[in-house]
Amino acid sequence: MSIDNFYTVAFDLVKQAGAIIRDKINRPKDVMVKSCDVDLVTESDQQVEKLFMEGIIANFPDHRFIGEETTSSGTKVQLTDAPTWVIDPIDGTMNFVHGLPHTCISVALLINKITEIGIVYNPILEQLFTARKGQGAFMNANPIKVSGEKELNKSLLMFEMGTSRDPEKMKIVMENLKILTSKVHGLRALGSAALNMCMVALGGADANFEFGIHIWDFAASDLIVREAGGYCIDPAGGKLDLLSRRLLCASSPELAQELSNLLVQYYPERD
Ligand code: LIP
Repeated sequence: MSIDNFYTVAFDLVKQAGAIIRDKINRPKDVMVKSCDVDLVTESDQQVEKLFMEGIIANFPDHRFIGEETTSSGTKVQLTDAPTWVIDPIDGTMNFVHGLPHTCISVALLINKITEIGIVYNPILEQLFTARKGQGAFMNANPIKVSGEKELNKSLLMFEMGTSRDPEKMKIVMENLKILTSKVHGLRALGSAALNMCMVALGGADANFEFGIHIWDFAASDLIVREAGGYCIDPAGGKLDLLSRRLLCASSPELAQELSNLLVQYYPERD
């Protein structure tokens, strides 16, 4: 079996998942809470994850999964060298619940812990971001490229508040907002880590950082940003670690470094 086969099957399943999200976004939903009142899950998150996993197993029975809704809270993520699909069935669940059209499915395939495929699909705005290792990044089949911006004071910066209401985390989020607001062109938060990063890949934003996200929020977009010519690092400046729950991506190494130097750091418990 080749990566081409894996990509074709995943692409088809992502499109089917998109139809579920599109059909449900403006209709009543069963909403359940997870770690806290603003960390939500709906029946559609579960339905999409099930559809994707069953579709992959039917074709590739030995593949493994790390899925947001099938990883029990508090359980450590087991990432092995086996082909592993990392799935966020609905990234931007809060937006989905409210009917805000910035929501997507995010899937990545890792083999030997290297990301080979990344797909992020917003079925509401029809934005389909795809990347395969070494083959560039695309939106709706058109090549995309980061802006190449090097200076923070000319940058549009994506960030997120996150769903944790831990006072220590909130304090650091606010401190970073205070530090950065006067230093950038503007700050934006779409409510989805995957889509924030795709905006950097697209060249519509110049950098993005977040503390507290999970591997399923950023594994696919990490590849999409890098294949679009961008840089993904740990926010403190080291190598990106997909299990660290920390991410900084930027359109140039200079911008990544400048942002990293300014950030107050936060180290959540690892995935
Ligand atoms: C969300 C992320 C968002 C982050 C939230 C949450 P979900 O994912 O995309 O960037 O700030 O904490 O993790 O829960 O909508 O899949």
